[in-house]
This record gives sequence, C-alpha cells and structure tokens, in this order.
Amino acid sequence: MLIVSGPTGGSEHDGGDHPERPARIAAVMAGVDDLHLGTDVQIVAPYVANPAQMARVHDTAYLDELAAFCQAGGGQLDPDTYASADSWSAARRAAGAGLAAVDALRQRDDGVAFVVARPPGHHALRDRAMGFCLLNNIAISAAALTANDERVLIVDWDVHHGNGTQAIFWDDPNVLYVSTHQWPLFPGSGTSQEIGGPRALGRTVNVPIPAGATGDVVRRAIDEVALPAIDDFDPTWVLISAGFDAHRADPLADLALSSGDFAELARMVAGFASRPGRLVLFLEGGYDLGALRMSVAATLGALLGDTYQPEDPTCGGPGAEMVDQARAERDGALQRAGPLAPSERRIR
Ligand code: OKP
Ligand code: ZN
Repeated sequence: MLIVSGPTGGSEHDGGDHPERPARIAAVMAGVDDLHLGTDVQIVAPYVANPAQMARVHDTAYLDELAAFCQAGGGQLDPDTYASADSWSAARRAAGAGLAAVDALRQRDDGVAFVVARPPGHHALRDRAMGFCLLNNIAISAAALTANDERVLIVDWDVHHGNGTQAIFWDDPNVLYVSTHQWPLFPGSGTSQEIGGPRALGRTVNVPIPAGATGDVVRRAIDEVALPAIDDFDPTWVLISAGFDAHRADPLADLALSSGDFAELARMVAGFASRPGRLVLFLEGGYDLGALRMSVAATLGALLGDTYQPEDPTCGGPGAEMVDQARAERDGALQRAGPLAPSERRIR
C-alpha cells in the first residue's frame, strides 16, 4: 500500500524562472500514475503544520519573520531562495504533509508513505531559509516522532548535503542522520568527519562522493559507512530525504545515477525499517522533470514489489576510493572523539 500525502505545491510558491518550480509536482504525480496502482494507493490530505510543531525545529523569531516577509509580498530570502505571498501557507502545508503521512502510517501499521510536497526542506536551518527551503519538513516530522519516544533514521540521498537537517539534530541522540552527496557542491558542508555533537557522537554520517559517480558508489557508501551506525542505532522509524537530483540528467549536479539506482537505494533503505508502516519518503530536489517522473516511479515501484524499471542501475564510475576514505576518516574521528563504544553511548 502506498500512501501519498499531498500533492501540495503544484501551483503555489511560484518563483517564475526557477528550477524549484510548481511543475515538479505534476511530474512526480505522473510518476506515481505510471505505476497504475489502482486501489493500492491512498491519497491523504496534508495538515497545515501548527506553531508548536514547527517550533520543535525552528526558532519562533524565524517563523514570525518568515510569515511577515510573505505577508508583505515576499521576495528573495537569499540569492537562491525565494518566497512569494503564498509561500508561508505552502511551506506550512509541505511540513504538515509529512505529519499527516506519519499519522496515516501509525493508523494503518502498514504501507509506505510518500510526501509529495514543495517547497523542499533539508537545507532550512533552525533560524534561516536556505537552498530553496523555507521550513525543514523532514525535521518537523522527525521531531514529532522523537517527542513520542521514537528513534528516527533519516537517509538523505538528495545530491546536496542536507545541512539544515544535520544541524537541527547535530546533538540529538534519537536521530541518526545519514547523507550521501556530491562533493564538492552546494552547500559545502557534509565531510566524513562531521559525526555529531558530544551527546550524539556517531549519529551523523556523511559520505561525500565525486562528480561522475554511479549508483554502485552510493550503494557502497550505505553498506560500508552507514550500515554500522544504523545497526547500532536500531531505528524505529525511517524517513528518507528523497531528492532525485543525483540522476545523470539533472541540471543542478553531476552524479551519474539512473532511476534504477533510486530503486536499488529504496530497497536497501526500506530494509532498515523496524516493521511495516514505518517508512516515509519526503520529496526534496530533482529538477529534470522527465528524470524526476521516472525516478519516482522506479523508487515507489521497488518499494511496492513492482517490476517497473525503466533504466538499469549503473556502475563503473569514479568514487569507490572516496567512500573508503570517508570510512577511514569517520572511524578516526570517532576514535578521537571518545573512548566509549557507540552502543555504550546510547542514551535512553
Ligand atoms: C536544493 B535541494 C550557488 C548555487 C546554489 C542551490 C541548490 C539548492 C538545492 N549559489 N544552488 O537540495 O535540491
Ligand atoms: Zn538537492
């Protein structure tokens, strides 16, 4: 069973000639439709995130400022990031779509949820918009879960490092943040030596990957660098920052993945969930509409046991050495950080 929370953002939050555009939502929904799921898909209506839910991860002063900025008509929040008059409600709906997805899974104890929403979230910081992101949608859902005593794994396979999500949960032992991302690239953070704060050492995992890398390299990153941390953490929920801009056709980056690689990644990550009904995908990037559509279909198809695979997984590109280096550097940083074994550091 697929639960689609949304779609939302298909017409609002419009920056005109900007890659992060409303038409992305129609492309994503076309990908969902390509699977012909019939009664195997349920659409749930997004919530509008309320102040208390947003304040778990954002400063109230920032929320007030963003609301007022949009109220005044909007404009550029930074050179990359716009807000229009309707962006405040669009952003609260995008964040609320995640919360609705979590509730839908909790009710059913079954299925996989996909949050089809924009603006995206993973660059948004506690006190600042950044990188096309206004509110950190995945963080708001993760924080709602940890407030309920869950342990949340976030896998961020967007081609960009999710600096906002990392910063928000930097010192939170109940969230494990794992990111693979092109390096060097915006936003410039996400080295393998960024491993989490003193109360959460090892709860941040970064694997930078060079331009040209193929899917095998991302799979290696998960297997060789992230897996030990995930096993140690033993998550109760798995959330994915599912950007599709690592696709070879994407105009904003230079990795060489195919839609088939996202299918493989989805299968791997789904295996980390503690039981059915504990996996939520959040749309982040993905700026080539055709690649976005295909990647969504391949990803969801893989999770639903479908055979839909328009493109084969890829291999043979550069980057295996960079993954091995990330593992060595991470191990070194963990050793320098303290004498306790990761499992002894678990709090709660
Ligand atoms: C958002 B998401 C240099 C270019 C910055 C911003 C990219 C934001 C990507 N100023 N580009 O992670 O797909
Ligand atoms: Zn991205």
